[in-house]
Amino acid sequence: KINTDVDTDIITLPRFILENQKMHLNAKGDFSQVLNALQFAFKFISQTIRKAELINLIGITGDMNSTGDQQKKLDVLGDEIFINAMKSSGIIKCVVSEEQEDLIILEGNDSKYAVCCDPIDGSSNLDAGVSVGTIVSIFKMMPDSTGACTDVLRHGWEMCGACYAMYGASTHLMLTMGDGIDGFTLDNNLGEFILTYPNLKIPDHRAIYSINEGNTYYWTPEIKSFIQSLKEPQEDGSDPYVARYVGSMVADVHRTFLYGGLFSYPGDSKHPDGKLRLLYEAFPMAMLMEQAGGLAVDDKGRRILDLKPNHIHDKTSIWIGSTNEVNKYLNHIKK
Ligand code: AHM
Ligand code: MG
Repeated sequence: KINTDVDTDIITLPRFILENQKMHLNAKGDFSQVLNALQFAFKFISQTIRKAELINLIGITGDMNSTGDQQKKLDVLGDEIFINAMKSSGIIKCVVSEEQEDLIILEGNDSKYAVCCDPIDGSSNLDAGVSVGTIVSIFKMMPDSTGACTDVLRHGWEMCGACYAMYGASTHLMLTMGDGIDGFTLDNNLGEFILTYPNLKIPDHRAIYSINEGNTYYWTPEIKSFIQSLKEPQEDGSDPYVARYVGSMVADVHRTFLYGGLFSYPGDSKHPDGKLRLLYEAFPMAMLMEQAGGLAVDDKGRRILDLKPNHIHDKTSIWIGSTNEVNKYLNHIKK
């Protein structure tokens, strides 16, 4: 024996998908095709971001392409990569992207799935090398639909799956198909996502809060007094909360999944519905959070997954994280 430390029986994402498909007797492998297209997009975007950072720093290709155009911005590239990957799935008919004003209908594809995404969330952080991510919600198309906004303007609980990829020190993928959540880490040498957090559960409490406090002036008195209460010794005698805010939802929520805590982007007097998008930021994160044992509500305490957008780019306020922490907010607004 040469090296006994190598695990030769790892669970890759394709293996995970196949095993999952076998467990569902009637599965025809359609959803596997969707996941396959998604994981390709995540790998491609991950590589592109890492390459782009190097290009920015040492300019290996210069900043003009052969036609003299300025190099494309990463959010535009991410958007193109994502849409093309969905096109190649053959069964995703509709795509909503944060970068595209209208719903995209993919000609030639079967009318089976609709996917909504923020291709590069947190892109204002890119130039500083801070983690960004891709967030995705997945719906089955409405019966007999050939592709329309009504395929995605639905309640959050109607999603059949959700996931996000986070491009940090490593690339992580968190996935739910409505039966818990599983986390994967990209092995760059193998080019495969490896199952690293099977059936992940969020800790039910943790004294961490994550919010842009620069907006305090514009918050309602309830939100001001709630956040202030977290910064004081707690009723049970425990210490004040710790603050953590990256400014990339994916990174802030990813930390929340692993350590527990509370993330929020509330509404304020300038933006009554907050900043985050319902369809492709709040919905997928809320589904993942509930599947991990946590909660997600809006400023009024309504369950995020019970909301229904009127327009594909609608925004919502959000409070998401460990049950005890979200409940603390809910109890505060009841008072
Ligand atoms: P983006 O989709 O344009 O990148 O904006 C969304 C991002 C989230 O990732 C993050 O939670 C939020 O904006 C941060 O906003 P702010 O800078 O106002 O705190
Ligand atoms: Mg975003």
